[in-house]
Amino acid sequence: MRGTVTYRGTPNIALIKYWGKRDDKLILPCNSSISLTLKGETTAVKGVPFNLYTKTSVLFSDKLAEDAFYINGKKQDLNDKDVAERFYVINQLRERAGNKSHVLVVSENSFPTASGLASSASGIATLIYAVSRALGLNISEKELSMIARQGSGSSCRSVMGGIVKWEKGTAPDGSDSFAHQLYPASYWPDLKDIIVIVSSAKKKVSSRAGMAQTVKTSPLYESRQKVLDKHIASVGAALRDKDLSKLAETVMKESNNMHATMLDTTPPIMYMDDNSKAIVYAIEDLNKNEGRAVAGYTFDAGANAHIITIEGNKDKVINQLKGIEGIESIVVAGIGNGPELLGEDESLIDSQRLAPK
Ligand code: 2P0
Repeated sequence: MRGTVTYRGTPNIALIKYWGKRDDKLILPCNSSISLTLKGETTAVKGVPFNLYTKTSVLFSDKLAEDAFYINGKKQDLNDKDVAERFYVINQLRERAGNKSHVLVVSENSFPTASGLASSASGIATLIYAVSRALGLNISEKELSMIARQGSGSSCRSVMGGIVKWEKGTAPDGSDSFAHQLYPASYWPDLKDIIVIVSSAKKKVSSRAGMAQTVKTSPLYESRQKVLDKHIASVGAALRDKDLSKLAETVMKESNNMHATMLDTTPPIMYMDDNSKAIVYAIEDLNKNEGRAVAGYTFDAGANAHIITIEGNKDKVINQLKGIEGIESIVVAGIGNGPELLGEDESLIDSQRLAPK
C-alpha cells in the first residue's frame, strides 16, 4: 500500500447519449454510447474562465478514525447520493485488496458541478485510478471501466482518453458492458467542444431518477431504440472519415431525440431552457447560411450547450452566439488523454495531520 496518491481526470461529452438502464442495480444501459473525453485545460472565450479537471487525492490509513470525503473544501455527507456512488467504487476496490483501513478522499472540481458537465463522470473515473493505485491494485482499463460503470454509468467513459465507446452488452451479469477507446486524442486533434454555460444551477431532476422515469413512461422511448442504431453507425462512419458535417448533423439529431423522450416523460423533464433553445436556433442558422453543417450542438442533462466543431470553425461559431444575452461563459475544450497520475507535491492531503491541506 502507498501513501497519498493524486490523480487528475476530466469529464466526457456524449455524442451518442446514455439515457435509460436495462438493469438499475448493475447499471447496464439500454443502448451503447459514444463520447469524447475532454481535455482539462480549456481556452476561455467569454465570462469566468474554468478548466475541466477533477483532482483527487486518496489516503488509506489505520490511523484514520472514519471514512471521510471532501469535495471543493466541504466535508460530504456519506449518505448523499453522489458520495454513495463514489463509495460504491471505493468499497469494491477496498474489498478486492482485502484492506480494512479507513480512507480519506479530497477532491476538487475546477468547473461548475451538477450543471450537465458530468462532474460525477470525471469524479468517479479519477477516484477509481487514485484508489486502485493507493491500494496497490493492478487492474486493466476495461475492468476499471466496469467498476466505474457501477458507480455511475457515464463515468466508465472517462476512464480512458480520446474517443470512447461504452458497449451496452447483452449479458445479464454485465460482463460485456464496458468502455473502450475507439481512437486516441491525437486521432482528430482539430475536433473541439465549445462549452456554452447558460446556467450553473444544480439540476432539478437527477439523471438517475429522470432516465428511470423516461424508460417507464415515455412511449417515444421505444422508437428511440430504433433510431439509435442509425445514429451509432453514422457517428462511427463520421469519426472514421473525419467528416465534420456528418458528425455535426448526427449529434444534433441524437441530442434532440434524447430530449424529445425527456419531454415525453410523465411528468415531463425539461433540462433545456430558453437560452439553450436560442443556441439551437443560432447553430441551425449558421449551418444553413454555410450551406452545410459546420457545427453541431448537443445537450446533456442540463441547459448548457456543447458545440462540436473543428478549430477552423471556432470563430464562426463564437461570433454566431454573440447576440444571446443569457450566455454566462464560453470555453473551448479539445480531446484529452484521460486520468493522469500527479506528483506528491500536487497532493490535496496533509499526510502528517491526516486532513485536507
Ligand atoms: C450521457 N447522461 O451519455 C448522458 C446524456 C446525461 C444525458 O450519462 O444513473 O449520471 O449514475 O448511471 O451517468 C448522466 O447519467 O447516470 C448521463 P447514472 P449518469 O452522458
